[in-house]
Amino acid sequence: MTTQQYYSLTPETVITYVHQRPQLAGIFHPGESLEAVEVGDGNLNLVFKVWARADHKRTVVIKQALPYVRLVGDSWPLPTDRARIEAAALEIHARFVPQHTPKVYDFDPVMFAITMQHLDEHLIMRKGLIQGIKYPLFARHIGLFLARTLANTSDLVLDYKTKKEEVARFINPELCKITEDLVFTEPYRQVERNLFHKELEPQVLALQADEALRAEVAQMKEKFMTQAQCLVHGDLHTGSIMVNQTETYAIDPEFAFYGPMAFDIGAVIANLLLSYASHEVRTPDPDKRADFRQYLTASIIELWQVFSREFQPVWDQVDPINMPKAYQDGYMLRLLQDTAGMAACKMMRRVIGLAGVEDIRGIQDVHERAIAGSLALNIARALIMNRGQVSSIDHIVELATAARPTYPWTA
Ligand code: SR1
Ligand code: MG
Repeated sequence: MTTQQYYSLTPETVITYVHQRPQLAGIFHPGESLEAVEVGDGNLNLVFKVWARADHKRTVVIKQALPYVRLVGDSWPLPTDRARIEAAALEIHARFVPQHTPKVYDFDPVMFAITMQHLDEHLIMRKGLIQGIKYPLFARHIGLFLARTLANTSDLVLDYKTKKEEVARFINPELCKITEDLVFTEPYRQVERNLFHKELEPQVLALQADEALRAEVAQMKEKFMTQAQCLVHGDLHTGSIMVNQTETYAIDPEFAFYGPMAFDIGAVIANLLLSYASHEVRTPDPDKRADFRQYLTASIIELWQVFSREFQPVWDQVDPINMPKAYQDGYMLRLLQDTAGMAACKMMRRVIGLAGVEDIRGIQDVHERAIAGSLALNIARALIMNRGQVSSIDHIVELATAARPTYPWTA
């Protein structure tokens, strides 16, 4: 029997729901005793863990799209179709990088629910980074994930017709609008929804008054809105990455659409740099801080190196008449420079805008929080204002590591 009408699941109804899905009959026996708990801590959806009481081993995660933004409530409606987008993106990711994609057991287009692999031996990367845990294989894994998913969905690989059909299939206007507003618009003007702490106000006001910076942000926004380069994950922050010492998974691609590669690469780098900024105060011991920061910056360099290396097979098979070496080099340089710009925008929104990150907003002491936020904004400023001169990934890291907090404000 399939469900005929949408309703929001609860820990009680999700158990009945699981038994109603024939697609899950291979995991759970008919009528067997199950347990469930709601574990969603994201901004948008319900997320349940469901497991068999008999052995606690057979377990799944069910993610259901709510018809509104969970963070705000039903005053902010949001299409549940994002679950279809997420299921379709996960299918593509599984084609190119199955080792970094959770298995999908079932997509229910009526309940807008995806039942997938429970990554029970993995941690949300952001939580690990807050604790100062290093993930030595993460950069290699995510560099590969980015190269395979971005290159293989671009015009460099897809034929002209498939590409346009895929652009249409992944039209995701409402989720893109969230990004256009929260990443590229609201942090740069006085908007009630912004949530920065009052200690940072002078720095935020100075940033918002900087027309040259706003012009750079406008360029990034234009690229986000117009560059249908490839299928991007669309929200690849460290809360969308699950890791342990040997494995890395990218989850939650509900913001997926055909957009600029730099948006995804920039998102990962931004979140590593937000962690870098947070450890200004989260790790008071200077040696430990330097050691962890060295891990973060080495990860940024390695992920770009792996990305470029894994991208090379695509360049090896393009038509060298129309895409000669000089074009290929220019493409990768533009991508690197745009990555710096996108990373900057993703950092500024997490300090100024509605949806922050625990790395910084979770710092208890207001002055320490302001120091970390100030550093994050100054790293972002350095990246976006200098992105046109960026010539290597080391250069991006140099710009970031040269930045300092300017709180307490002395201007
Ligand atoms: C209102 S949604 C806020 C943020 O949550 C998601 O994870 C995206 O990053 C979005 O911008
Ligand atoms: Mg998410």
